[in-house]
Order: sequence, then structure tokens, then C-alpha cells
Amino acid sequence: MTTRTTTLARSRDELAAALVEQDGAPGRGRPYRRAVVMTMGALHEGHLSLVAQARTLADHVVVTIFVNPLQFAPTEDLARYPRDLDADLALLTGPDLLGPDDVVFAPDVDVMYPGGDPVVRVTAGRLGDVLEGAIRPGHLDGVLTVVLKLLHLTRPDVALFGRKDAQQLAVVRRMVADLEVPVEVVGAPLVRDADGLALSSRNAYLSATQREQALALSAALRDGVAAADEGAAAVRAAATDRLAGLDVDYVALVDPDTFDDVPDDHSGEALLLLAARLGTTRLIDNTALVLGAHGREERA
Ligand code: PAJ
Repeated sequence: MTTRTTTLARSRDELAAALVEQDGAPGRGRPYRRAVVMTMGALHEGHLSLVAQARTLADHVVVTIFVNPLQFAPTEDLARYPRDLDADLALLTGPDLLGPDDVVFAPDVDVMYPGGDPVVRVTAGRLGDVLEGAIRPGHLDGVLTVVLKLLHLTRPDVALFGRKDAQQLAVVRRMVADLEVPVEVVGAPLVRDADGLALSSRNAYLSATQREQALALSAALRDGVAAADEGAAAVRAAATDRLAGLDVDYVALVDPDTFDDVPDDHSGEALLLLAARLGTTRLIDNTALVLGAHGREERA
């Protein structure tokens, strides 16, 4: 007796064959729902939580593992980004994660970009010019271009993205709406270590001292949330104070859809986003909050 295991597809043909298998007999229409979780590998519990949620939303799951050169600037960490396909596969086939009907698509660069860098790309527009886009010009365009390609290659009903990368999630939602991409986008909760640090493949770069210093990011978010009743200026000040001494790229309090800064008198939902550098490692974190909630209650 042979035991079937999760299919590993390295080429487009292998992926296409695996998807036909998921789809069932040709001509029957697609009886199943397929979910995709896109990653750059170096998987951790944050990624695995997306896979576990995908399981609950669809019959079949495709996980993609691809370190996308298009979203790294020449000065960034493309070369040193951690890659360990065997370790990733072992994690993905853990309990309640991928099973025999699921697929891991792990293409090389020349499989994804057979003609070299794509000439035609997706642009995130003004959403790609602020915050992450301002610090990393072209980054979100590179993300959207590979996300659209992977959506075409994997043909999912639903695609999951983590709220850890809140601006990425927002631009993907915007692309899907603006370009009529036939997929449902689901935002998944941000997973943290017990001490509050948001899980990230880049945490592996941190020294013990830097990891300790990095706790200021989640602490700054907590301070910001604690000041939410006092309004936008108080939130920005609380978060900024807590990051004093760190090399901060931005502290931003924005509208969750437009990513425009919210005015000081704003009440209602907002996103507090932070980016800071610990040595050569750049970390991001964010939280949703409701501004002026207490004030609104008092007025009601
Ligand atoms: P990567 O950084 O590997 O993240 C893959 C997915 O996991 C993203 O949707 C990200 O938001 C989510 N994720 C990462 N850390 C998380 C955490 N602590 N909690 C919850 N979700 C988390 O994001 C990318 O790759 C790439 O830009 C990609 C979308 C794959 C395109 O190349």
C-alpha cells in the first residue's frame, strides 16, 4: 500500500497536474473550493495559522513558497533571506495542516519569471507610495505583480493574507477590487510570540539584545491603544514616546482603507502602524484601534 502525501510542485506543469487532480474529472465543473496561502518560506506559526484557517475555508489548500526578487530593492536582504524548503515542508505537513489532497508550489525564479523580469507590472498607485512604499519604493508593486501571477497560476476561490502586513493586505484587496480579480481575499489575525513580538521570518536576524529592544514595537502599540480614548494626537505621541532611542522609519495612524493619516479629531476605526530598524534588520508591526470610543459613549 502506498501512502499519498502532499504534492510538491516545482514547475508549472507539476502545479497544473496537481490542480487538475484537485479539480476532479474534467467537464464536471469544480466541485471543491480551493484556498491559497502565499509565502516566502522560512515558515513560522504566523504562516501556519494562515494555513490552518485556509483548511477551515476550503477543501483544498495550495501553499506557495517563493522568495520574490521583484519586491526586494538591490540594497535589501534578498540574498540572505532564509531559505529551507525541507524544514518548511516538514512544518506544513504537521497535524491539521496540509494533507494528501493539498499542494505546495515552490518554483525557482526562472519558473516564475521565465523571460526575466516582467516588462508589464501591477502598480499599487498612491497606496504604494506611502509608509512601506515610501521607505521601499517599488516594493508593493513587486508584491502585487507576483500575487497576481500566483493567483492566475493557482486559480483559488479564496486567498489568505496576514494582518501582520496590513498595507500589503490593503493593496491586495484594492487590486482585486480595481482589476476585477475573481477571488475572495481574507485577512488573517496577526500572530505574536508570548512576549508580544510579532512573528516574522526576519526575527531570525536579531541578536538577543536586539530581540529585547524589538519588544518596544508591540509595547508602543499597546501604549497607543491605551491612549485611544484621548484621540489621534495622544495615540501618536504615546507610541512615539515608547520608541524613543530606536531607529524609527515611521509611526502612522491611518484610515484602514485609504491609508491617509487620520485627522486629530477623528473618531472611529484606525490603524496604528510602526516600522523600525534594529541594526540592519527592519521590523514592522501594527494594530487596529477605535479612536475616541470613550468620548463617543459619553456623548451618546
Ligand atoms: P511572507 O512574509 O512570507 O508572509 C506570507 C504571509 O504570512 C503574508 O500574508 C503575511 O502577512 C503572513 N504573516 C507573516 N507573519 C505573520 C504573523 N506574525 N501573523 C499573521 N500572519 C503573518 O508577505 C509575503 O511573504 C510576501 O510579500 C508574499 C505575499 C508571499 C508575496 O511575495
